[in-house]
Amino acid sequence: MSIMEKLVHILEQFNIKADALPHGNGHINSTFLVDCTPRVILQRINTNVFRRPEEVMENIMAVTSYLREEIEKSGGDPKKETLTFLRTKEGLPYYKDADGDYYRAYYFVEDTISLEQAQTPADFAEAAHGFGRFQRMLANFPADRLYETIEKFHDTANRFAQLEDAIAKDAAGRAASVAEEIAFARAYAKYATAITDAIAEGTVPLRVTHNDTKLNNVLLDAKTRKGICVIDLDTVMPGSMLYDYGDALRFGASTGAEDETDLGKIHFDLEKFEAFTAAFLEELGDSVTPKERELMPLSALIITLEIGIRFLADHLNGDVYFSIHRENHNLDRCRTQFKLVSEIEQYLPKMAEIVARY
Ligand code: ADP
Ligand code: GN1
Ligand code: MG
Repeated sequence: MSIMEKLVHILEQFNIKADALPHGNGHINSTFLVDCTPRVILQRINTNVFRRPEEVMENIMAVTSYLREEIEKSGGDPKKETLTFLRTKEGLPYYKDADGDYYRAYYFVEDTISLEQAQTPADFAEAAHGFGRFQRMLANFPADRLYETIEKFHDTANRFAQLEDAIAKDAAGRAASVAEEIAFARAYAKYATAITDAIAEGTVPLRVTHNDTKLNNVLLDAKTRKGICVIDLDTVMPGSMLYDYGDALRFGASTGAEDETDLGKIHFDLEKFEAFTAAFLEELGDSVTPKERELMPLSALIITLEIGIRFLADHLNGDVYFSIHRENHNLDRCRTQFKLVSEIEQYLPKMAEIVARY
């Protein structure tokens, strides 16, 4: 069966008769836009990354139905402001096919845009409103109902351990060629535990967080450019607001693409940093603790470093986790992150001054 024939069969399980084409730039799942009315997104869940897809879907259904109620209460439109999943003929929110692959279908949110780079500080501030509001709306969600879909996802020290493991195994025979990147990572290992230590000592609270706040995971209204719908909900789990804040900055405050090969184009944009910070703090309001505030600048460094070492580890492992589209793609991604890390380190005092203004 060709992939297209397979997709037609899968769509039939959701009572849809239409064609589907690849869509978007996510690194994890396989995403297709289905040409039916209203339009639908079909996704194959990456089960190499998400080992227990039923648990992922249970989380997502619980979170989206909770959000739907919150959005209705505030007079919003749940069809635009959160994801709505379709059920199969059997009444399930996913379909497991004969090969053991898991598929899910949900409505495409029309009249929105998903950006790969923040064109203006204003767009980036709207992303902050979207992600910040998402966290605020989930503030009273019963966190103990959520499965941990990926263990120790933002435990940076654990990511360092995984990197050391990848270096030791050297599965793809690439360790010698990336000695410089390995040395860079090791020189920054001292930063790894600042957030997790603060969580352990209780000065940074656990909240229900998104944990993957890349700019293309929030949809902006195409006309008003307001941040309206947070998508890619696979990693919604208990976490720190610093994870969402830091991760959004590492991607959106960069002046270049995550995989830019000309590192001269990669800088950390303080104007975008300020725009994001102001909007995010506006959404979270008084709930932000003094320690969270203190760690905000450093969180941008830590999460950028963390994703950088994850790209490096995947390069060493032979590109088994993130989708790649060219040779050394994960290495290129690692290098942009490390360039940002060294700039952020220089900017930490300035960033602290900016945070203090809001
Ligand atoms: P991945 O986990 O691989 O990153 P995503 O769920 O983020 O997959 O989907 C990939 C891309 O598809 C998103 O970045 C976005 O551009 C687009 N997309 C996904 N869902 C929707 C939707 N409901 N409406 C509009 N665009 C969507
Ligand atoms: C992945 O799924 P996507 O492309 O939005 C990854 C994130 C990384 C990001 C780097 C589940 O996000 O953690 O920060 O790539 N998601 C998962 O671009 O590992
Ligand atoms: Mg995504």
